[in-house]
Amino acid sequence: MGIDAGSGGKVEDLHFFYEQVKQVHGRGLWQTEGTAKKAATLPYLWKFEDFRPLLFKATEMVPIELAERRVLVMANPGITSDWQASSTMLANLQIILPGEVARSHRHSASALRLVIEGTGAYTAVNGEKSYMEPGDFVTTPNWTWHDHGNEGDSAMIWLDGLDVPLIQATETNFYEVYEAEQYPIVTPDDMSIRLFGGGALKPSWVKHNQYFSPLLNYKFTKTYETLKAMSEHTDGSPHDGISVEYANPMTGGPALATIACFASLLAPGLRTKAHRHTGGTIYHVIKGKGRSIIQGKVFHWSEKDTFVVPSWHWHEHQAESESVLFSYSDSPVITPLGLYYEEALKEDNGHQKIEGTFEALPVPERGGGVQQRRTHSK
Ligand code: 1HN
Repeated sequence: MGIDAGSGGKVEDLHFFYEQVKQVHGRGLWQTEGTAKKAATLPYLWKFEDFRPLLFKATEMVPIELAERRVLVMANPGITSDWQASSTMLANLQIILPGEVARSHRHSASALRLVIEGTGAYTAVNGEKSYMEPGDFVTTPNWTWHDHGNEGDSAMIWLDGLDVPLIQATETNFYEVYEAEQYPIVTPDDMSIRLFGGGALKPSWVKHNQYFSPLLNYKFTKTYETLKAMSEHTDGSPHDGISVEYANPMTGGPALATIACFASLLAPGLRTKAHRHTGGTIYHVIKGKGRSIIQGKVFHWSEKDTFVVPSWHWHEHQAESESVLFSYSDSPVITPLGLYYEEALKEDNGHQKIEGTFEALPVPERGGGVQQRRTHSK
C-alpha cells in the first residue's frame, strides 16, 4: 500500500516524513492493513477417521504426565497460529486411557467437552465428578478447577472446545496448576444434574449469580429425547432444523460465559435454507451423515467429524440420514456489543449456487524439529 507524494510535497519529503513517524513507533493509518484486513478463518473440515489412529498413537508416544492433556488440536490452515480452529476458539480431540488422570488445573478460558466414544471417564469440576457418555455435553466454566480420570476399561475420546484465542486477544489469560493431581471431591457425583438438570424446574433456594451455567453435564439421552419430541409437531428453524440451545437453567443464558452451545436435529433428506451471521461456529457431528454448503462449497460430513463455519459465511445443511449436529459459537461475546448481524439468503429459494467441493489443503512446511513443551513436576 502507500500513498506517494500528492499535491503536498516531493516524494523524498514524504519518505522522510514516514520515517519520522516510524521513529516514534507510529504509522499513518493509510499505510496500515487497518480496516482492509480480511478474516483469516477458513471454512474447514477435519475427518475423525484421520485423527482416531493418531490419538491412539499418541497414547503410546506421549505419557499423560508429560502432555498434561493428551490432545490433538484441529488447526485452521487459514490462521497463522498453529492451533486455532477459528479466530476465537479451539477445537481439540482428547484421549484418556483406563486408569489415567489428567491432572487438575484451572484457567480463565472457558471449556466444553462433547463426548465422542467410550464410557467410564469423568470430568471433575471444583470437586464434583460427572461421568461422561457419548453425546454428553460437559461444561468446564472459566476459573474452575478441573481434572479428568478414566475409571472405565476402554479409551475415552472427546471433543474439547475452548475460547483461548479470544482470551489471549484480550490479554486476560490466566492459568494455574493445582498442588495435587486431583482436586478433593467435595460434592456428591453428578450433584449438578440433580439440582439443575430438571429442565424448567430449578431449585428455589440456590443462588447462582454467575456468567455460566451451574449444570456440568447435559446428558445426550435427554437432549435427543427433547429434540425428537419437538420434531413430531414442528420443522423448527428454516436454517438449523430442530435446534436447541444448552441454556443456563438459572437465567436462560448461554451455557458458558463466552460460548453458546447448540444441538440440532436434521430429519433425513432435510435441506435447510442458507443464512449468514456474525460469530464463528464450530460444528461436530454427533450422529448421522450429510453435507453442508459453506460459501458455495460442499462439505461432506459423517459421524464424529468437525467443521468450522467462519463469521459471515453463507451456510446451509443437508442430511442424508437422521443427523444431530452439535455446535458452539462465540455469539455471547458479540451479541451484547451490538455486533450480531444475521441475513437469510433471498435468491434461489434460499439455496446457494454450488461452486465446488471441499478438499483438505496441503500442509505447509513450517520447519522446526520435534518439540516437547513442558512437564509439571509432582
Ligand atoms: C484444557 O484445560 C483442557 O482441561 C483441554 O481438558 C485442552 C487446551 C488449551 C488450554 C487448556 C482440559 C486445553 C486446555
